[in-house]
Amino acid sequence: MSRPLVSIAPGSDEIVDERREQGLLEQGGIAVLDRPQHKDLIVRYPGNPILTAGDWPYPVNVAFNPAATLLADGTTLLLCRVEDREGSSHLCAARSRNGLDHWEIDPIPSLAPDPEGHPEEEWGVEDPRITYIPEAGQYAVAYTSYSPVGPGVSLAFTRDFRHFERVGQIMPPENKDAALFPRRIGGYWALIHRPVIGGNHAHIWISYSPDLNFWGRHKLVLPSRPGPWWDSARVGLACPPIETPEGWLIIYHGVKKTVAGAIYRIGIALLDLEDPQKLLARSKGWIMTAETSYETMGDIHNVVFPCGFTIDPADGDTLRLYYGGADSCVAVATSSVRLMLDHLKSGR
Ligand code: BMA
Repeated sequence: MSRPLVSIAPGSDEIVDERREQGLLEQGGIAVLDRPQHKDLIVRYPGNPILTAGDWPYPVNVAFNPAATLLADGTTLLLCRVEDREGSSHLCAARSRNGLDHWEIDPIPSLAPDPEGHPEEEWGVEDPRITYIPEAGQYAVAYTSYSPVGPGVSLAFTRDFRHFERVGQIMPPENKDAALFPRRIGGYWALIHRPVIGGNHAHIWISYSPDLNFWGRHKLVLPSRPGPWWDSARVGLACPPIETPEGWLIIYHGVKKTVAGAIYRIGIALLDLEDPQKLLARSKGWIMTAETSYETMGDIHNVVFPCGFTIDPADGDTLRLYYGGADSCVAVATSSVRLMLDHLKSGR
């Protein structure tokens, strides 16, 4: 069997063994990397949206912008941003065996704001990104902690998405769209995040830490492109960095401001494996924009906003992108790591 292109989930090898025992691999259950099965870079699941407010076991306004991960037993876990009917957000886990339907949603918020212990969460917690950290045997969840002084970046750890241990706010306002890299780089933990400078400039940065508490060596990684570009107003990390043999694959969102409002689209980039502040490649055009009614119409029109992905452990290539549509629902699309890397090489 060819070696998976990327391996991220805990227990990936066990899942592959299980599928091999079931004969699934021999039945074409793997995509061979030099024979890509994906004609288009982004293929939306026809059953979208996969989760909406109506699915929630308690009254909410909307569920959207989910972080995602594959648990060790192959279950897909989404940690959704859920906006309550007062207007502030919490995080709630939904689990599914196949990552598409039959979701089991936690009956109460999985990570609710804790304004007393953490005043930086007074106005809610939003937009999580999950990174499995093999060294810790735990999942790191980076999320936006929102308070009257603005949105900042907070970090928590969990093993089961039921109990969370907060590190606290690691980047002060105004900052969001953060995720931890899964391993130390040059001995330091690394974090991608998006500070806002002077109220108007919002670029993607990287910072390093010896202990996950104290952060420094801040470097600009990926700036917004001024002028007519689709990512001229703001850029921000969409999903946690994906380690590939060619570099860290970055899926990011870009915002263009128009007289009719902002348009949130998706692009990709590649960072150097051992020196991720080096930008190796960046897509010129967007690879995903709001097209379907659940993306063009909702609480905020024309928004596609991924916060997470899973990669099929059997091929290490087939990528499911979980995203919020129009700040109102959860949707999923399929892509391929190999095709994304090829797209970056094409210069488009
Ligand atoms: C960003 C975040 C996201 C949201 C997006 C579009 O600033 O608040 O949660 O999806 O705006 O409204």
